[in-house]
Amino acid sequence: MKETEIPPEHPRAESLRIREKLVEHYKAGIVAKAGLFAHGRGEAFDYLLGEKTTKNALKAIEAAAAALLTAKHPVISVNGNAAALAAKDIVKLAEVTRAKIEVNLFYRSAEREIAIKKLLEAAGAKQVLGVGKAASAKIFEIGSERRRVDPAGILVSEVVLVPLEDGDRTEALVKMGKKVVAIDLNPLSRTAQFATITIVDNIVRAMPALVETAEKLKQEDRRKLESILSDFSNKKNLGEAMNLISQRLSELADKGTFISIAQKGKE
Ligand code: PTJ
Repeated sequence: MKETEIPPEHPRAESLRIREKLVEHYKAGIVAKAGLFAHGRGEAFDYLLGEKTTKNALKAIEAAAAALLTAKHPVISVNGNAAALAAKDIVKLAEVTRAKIEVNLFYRSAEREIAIKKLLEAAGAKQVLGVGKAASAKIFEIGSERRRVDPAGILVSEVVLVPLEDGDRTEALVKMGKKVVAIDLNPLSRTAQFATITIVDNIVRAMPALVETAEKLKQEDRRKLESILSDFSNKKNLGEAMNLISQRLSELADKGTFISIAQKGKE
């Protein structure tokens, strides 16, 4: 079934459309096979969060926008899932925050790098770093293929946005003194735990909200942005995200069934 063939009245239509988008981008060589599993893990947490951007996520989004806007060399790191689900917003965010866009893959292959670069260019990106020989620098603290980075991008950046990610790199980047902004539906993941700012939200909702917030905060002076950053505690915010899940579950547990079948004539 194609994304466009999903019946709009299906109660899970939006979620099915996102899945189909990932499957199509998998077939096009953009998403890694493991990217499909990764999305399934994210979906499970999205269910627990109520599939909406919470106030808690908005707080992290504000801090993330402030971090990107105050950085000299902000970079948005792009993998297969992020490109498939948010290419246009990645380009918009790069424009608003003057960030560089760099392809950085766990399951690295020349074909996937090029396919992702083309997708980003079709979405309006003027420059895409980290592809082929351009990823000539190495971060030795990272064990995976993600260690290969662009000397004009992640290597010299002080703030890196890593939308949905596996954990080893975030830890290494933070150890190098960089600020890492993560978008991860799982507040327990290594990335979520190690990041400087963790947005516990679905990338499909978080990225447009981040673009909008960055556009607004861009009008503010630097002192205001710095105070947003110094007032933000990732530990506290992650704790709140976990509490939200726990509170929601206990409210639903009191009800037991919370979805009912609308019977004809009784809707
Ligand atoms: O494209 P590559 O080769 O770089 O590989 C990308 C994947 C995602 C396959 C790779 O980074 C990976 O294996 O990641 P993990 O370890 O599965 O972690 C992905 C994290 O993203 C998990 O914590 C998921 O809960 C989370 N996640 C999945 N889908 C979404 C998400 N978070 C936000 N929005 C989503 N749509």
